[in-house]
Amino acid sequence: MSLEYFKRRQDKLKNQLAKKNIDGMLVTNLIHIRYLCGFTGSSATLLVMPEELVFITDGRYVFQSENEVKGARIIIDSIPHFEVIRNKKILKDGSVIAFDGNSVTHQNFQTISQVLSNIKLQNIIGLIEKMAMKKDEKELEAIRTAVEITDQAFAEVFPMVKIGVKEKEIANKLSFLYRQYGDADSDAFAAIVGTGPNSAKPHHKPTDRKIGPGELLVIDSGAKFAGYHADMTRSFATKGYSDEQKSIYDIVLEAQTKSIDGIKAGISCKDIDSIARSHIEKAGYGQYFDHGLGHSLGLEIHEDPRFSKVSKDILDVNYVMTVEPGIYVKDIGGVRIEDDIIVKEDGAEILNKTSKELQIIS
Ligand SMILES: [Mn+2]
Repeated sequence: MSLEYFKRRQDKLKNQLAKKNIDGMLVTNLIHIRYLCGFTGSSATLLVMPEELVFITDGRYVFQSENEVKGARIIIDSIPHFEVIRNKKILKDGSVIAFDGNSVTHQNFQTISQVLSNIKLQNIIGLIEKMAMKKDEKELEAIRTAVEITDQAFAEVFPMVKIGVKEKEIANKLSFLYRQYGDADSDAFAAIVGTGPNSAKPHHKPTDRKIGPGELLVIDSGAKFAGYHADMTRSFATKGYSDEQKSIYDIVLEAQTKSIDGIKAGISCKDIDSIARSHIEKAGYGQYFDHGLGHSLGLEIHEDPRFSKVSKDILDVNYVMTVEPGIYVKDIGGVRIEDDIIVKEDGAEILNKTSKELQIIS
C-alpha cells in the first residue's frame, strides 16, 4: 500500500491528538501499528508525534521494516523499546503522551511509567479503532479479495461435503485453500464446522464427527488477504431432514435478508439488530438466537461497531459489517447464515456470492 494511504491515517490521528491537546501517542498494539504505517512483523513500537513518527523494532526486522514501514523514521535496537525512547530523548520532558488502555497490560503500564518518568501518560481507549471503522478504498479492495477467496474455497469444498465426511476434513480443506489463495500465515479464524447436534453450538470446534442423515450442518469460515478478514457462514440440511429444520432455515434466511435490506448510512446498529431479532421472535424462536446480529471486520476479525441490542453506534458509508442471525435448538440443530456487506448511502452491498438457497446434502 502506498505512502499516501498511511499518511492520511497518520494525519487523521495527529489531528485528533491535537484536538485533545495531547503531544503524541505511544502505539504498542501491532494491529494499530500495521494500520498506521504498514509493518506486519511481530515486535514494534510506534510513536506518533506532530513533527514525526518514530518506529522502533529489533534486528530481526531490518529489511522488513525498510520495505514495509511508511511515513516513519526507523530505529533498530535490541534493547526494550521504551528504553530506546528514553535514551535517545525522543519525548520532551512533561509532554502528554496517549496510549491505548485496551492494548497495554498493567505490567507494561508500570514499565512505561518507570522508564519514561519524564512524561505524562494519558489513557485513550478506542481512538484508533474508531478511525478504522470507515474503510478506505485500499481496505475495501483487500476485503473484497478476502471474500472472493472465501467464496472460491467454499465452491471447491462443496463437492466433498457429503454424508460420512468428518467435520475436521472440511475445516482442514478450507484452511488449506485459504492459505493457498490468501495470506500464507493463516485463515481469518479457525473454521467452525458443526454437524447434527454440534450445529446447535454457535462456536463449535470441528471434531471427527461425521455428517449424518436428517441433520443440519453449519460452516462458518473465512480467508484473510493482505491482513484483511472475510467471514461467511452457510448452513445445509442432509437427506431426511425434518419440516422443522427446513422451517428454521427459512426463518433465519428471511431474518438475514430483511436486516440487510434495512441497512444504510445513518441507521443505528441497534435497529438493524432488532429487525432480525423481532423476525425470529415472531416466528417463536426468540430464545434460540442469543448472540449479536453481526460485527465489523477489517484488520481484525471482530471490530466495532457491532449489531447488538445494546449498541449505540450509527452506520456510516464504507463500514464493513457481517450480518449473521442464527437459531440453535438442542437436539434439532442450528442454522446461521452470514454475509459481509459494505454500508452505502442508500443501502448495503453484499460481497458474498455463494448461494443462500438451502442445499440438500446426500
Ligand atoms: Mn462473524
